[in-house]
Amino acid sequence: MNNKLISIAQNFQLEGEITAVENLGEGFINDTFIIKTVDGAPNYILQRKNKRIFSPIPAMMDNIQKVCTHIKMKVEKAGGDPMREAMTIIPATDGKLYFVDEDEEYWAVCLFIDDTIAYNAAETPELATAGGKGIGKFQSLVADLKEPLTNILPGFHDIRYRFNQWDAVLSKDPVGRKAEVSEEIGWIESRRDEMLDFYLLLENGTIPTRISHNDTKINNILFDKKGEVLCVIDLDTVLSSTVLNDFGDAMRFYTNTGLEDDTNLNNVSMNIEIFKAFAKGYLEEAKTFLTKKEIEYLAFSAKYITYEQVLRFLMDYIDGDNYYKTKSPEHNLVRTRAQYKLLTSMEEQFDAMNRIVREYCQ
Ligand code: GN1
Ligand code: MG
Repeated sequence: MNNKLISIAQNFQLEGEITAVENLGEGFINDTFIIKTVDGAPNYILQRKNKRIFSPIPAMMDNIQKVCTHIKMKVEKAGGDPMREAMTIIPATDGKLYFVDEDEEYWAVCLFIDDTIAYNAAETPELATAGGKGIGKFQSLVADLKEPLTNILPGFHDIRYRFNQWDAVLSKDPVGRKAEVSEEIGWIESRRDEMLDFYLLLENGTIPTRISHNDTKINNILFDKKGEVLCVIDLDTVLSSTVLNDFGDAMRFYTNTGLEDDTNLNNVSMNIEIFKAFAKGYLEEAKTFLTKKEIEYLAFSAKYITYEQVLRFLMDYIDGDNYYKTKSPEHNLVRTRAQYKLLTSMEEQFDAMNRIVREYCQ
């Protein structure tokens, strides 16, 4: 594999000779590697992009390039360092933003930013506040990007689309798993109307569409050594949607006292202190551009995205594990139960979440 990876990497405009290509990270969708080069030359991130999910990949890379170019321009204007505060896409030797190998797999490379820290959990409220600021700042940096982005992920964070997929998978029950998860199916069905009521506000424009990141886990942010946000990465899912998706997905991830796939449900709950800390940082940046309606639904967005994730994991389980990478046959079910526990914890603390948002918006 390694020789194959090296020869793939050689199709990009890299500086310095490659010394190794090694595995990096545990994404559920793409495969990620680090390209190491000789001393004095930069290292790079190599990714096999998942063409079953992002389609078409060339349009996705164009989206990413538009966003990176825009952010670099703004960072430069503000006197920052565009090579560290924005991602840099490295083109292939033919000038394209991707390379297609003989198996028709798509690869892309970006610069590895040195001297940064990526966290797998929001260990402290200070870190959550920094992360919140980072996401709010990212949204404000791209708010004036005029060039349209291609929707390469139709239906992402669109609950009406998810219910259509859900209904189809349930009626097919392709691997006969439906009967054993009737309780879990009930969790989804009992909240269907509440989620659709919210989604209607997006469809009828009551809540506006803006450019948002859509995958705001803490490990998609690079921090500098002082704990400040340097750069938001993993731009595959940058789309025109609601910024509430970013807030909600971050809360789903940051506030969880357990793991996304915790087998011990006693570990899982929503940490309201982390909610408060993230909201503080986020609203410092975002309250100037958010509308009243967006603010009104911020706390709800945490429930919305967590609910959607319960649905997506359970649907993939019933479908026979076709979407997410899994480590065991039960993995998607374990994830479903752990995310549901988080959802119920958010439901219990919903009033307090709303109070916190209101407090920071005064
Ligand atoms: C996927 O691969 P990763 O970890 O960046 C998924 C997100 C989910 C997440 C669950 C395109 O992201 O939506 O929230 O797994 N990305 C896509 O942790 O489906
Ligand atoms: Mg991702």
